[in-house]
Amino acid sequence: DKIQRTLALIKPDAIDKSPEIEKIILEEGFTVVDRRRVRLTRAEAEEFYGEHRGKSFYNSLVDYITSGEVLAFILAGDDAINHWRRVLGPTQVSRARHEAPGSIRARFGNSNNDFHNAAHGSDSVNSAQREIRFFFPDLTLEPVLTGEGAKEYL
Ligand code: YYY
Ligand code: MG
Repeated sequence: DKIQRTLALIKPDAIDKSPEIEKIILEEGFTVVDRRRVRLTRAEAEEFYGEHRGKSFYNSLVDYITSGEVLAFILAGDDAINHWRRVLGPTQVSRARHEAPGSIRARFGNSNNDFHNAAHGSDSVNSAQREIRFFFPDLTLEPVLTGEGAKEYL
């Protein structure tokens, strides 16, 4: 009853697993509104991860996300933001393997780097809106029905 859109990203080192990850996306009942394969420049990656600017891991995060092409999806569905975060599992690959063994980060994350975790998901309505616009600036989206019963652009 609370339809949302979220941005999902398959990160560079998991691109070769994208058919399996897309299968999970569809099995979980998400609608793929749009998709795009893109290699981010360093400046674009710094903007996308702007909320982490100044943190100790910021540069390594930008290195990782610019190390190859990413596959970006707009996913839509009931409670899509939290639903996709649950499917991803915890941020750290080792934690994902302990706490959510079937999750995408557990299955496709890098065993040798806890933060090379295969995929991304927006963490709030505001970040979903920002991240969708970042990857799909030209897309005009129809309003979706929110929990309050009002149609809103998310
Ligand atoms: O939203 P999520 O991806 O689960 O975690 P964030 O806290 O937003 O961090 C974004 C990204 O940064 C995370 O997927 C891995 C990386 N990272 C890191 O390299 N080192 C940390 N200590 C925390 C996060
Ligand atoms: Mg995050």
